[in-house]
Amino acid sequence: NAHGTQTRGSLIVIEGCDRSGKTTQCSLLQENLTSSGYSVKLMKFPDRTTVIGQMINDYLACKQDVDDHAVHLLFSANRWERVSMMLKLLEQGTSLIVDRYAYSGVCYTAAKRGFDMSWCKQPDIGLPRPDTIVYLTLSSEAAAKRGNYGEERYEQTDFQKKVADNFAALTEDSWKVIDADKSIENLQAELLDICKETIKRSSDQPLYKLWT
Ligand code: NYM
Repeated sequence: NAHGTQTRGSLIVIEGCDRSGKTTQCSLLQENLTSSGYSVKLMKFPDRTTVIGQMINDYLACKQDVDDHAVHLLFSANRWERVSMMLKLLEQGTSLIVDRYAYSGVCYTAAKRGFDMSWCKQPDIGLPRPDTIVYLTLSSEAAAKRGNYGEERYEQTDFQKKVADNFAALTEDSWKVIDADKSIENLQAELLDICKETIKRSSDQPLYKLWT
């Protein structure tokens, strides 16, 4: 910045239902921001590379059954085990583009019978609060045109509808809600603008804690 002091990176989270194009868009954001000279790292949750991530992967692949409460806590623990790394990078001035975060955690578990949003939020309270949350929406018709869901747990139309309803209920005014039913290029251009604006705006702002 103008005073030559180190400014922090931004925490930018991209959320949405399965098949909304999050992963494609996040990799493009990393490429485009990096080639424009920004220091950016891509992260995704669940992070399947850790021991907890492996347990989550086996659950999602239906290789392992886990109690719904327990798996909710595993998803949360998988975020907490990355917090020290995230804070370090942000402090060093690297911005993080994060593919799914605690909002997915809440919306997917709360789509199960017997779970409410308030219980689901508890284990993620206190995580670093994103500077920007982008929520990619996709109507079920538009999602259907993208072809079949994958083989993993949760990838069924009825369940995804409940998840989308939960996202709609969780959305706060500050979220950027964007219709993902457009070309990869046009969506990317919109997201790039949001990221650049966020990095500019938040570099001298404090980093808050989630849901506090
Ligand atoms: N998911 C993801 C959850 O149920 N809870 C969470 O906290 C997170 C981060 O995992 N169907 C679900 C959503 C997806 C699945 O994510 C795997 P991805 O982005 O397809 O790897």
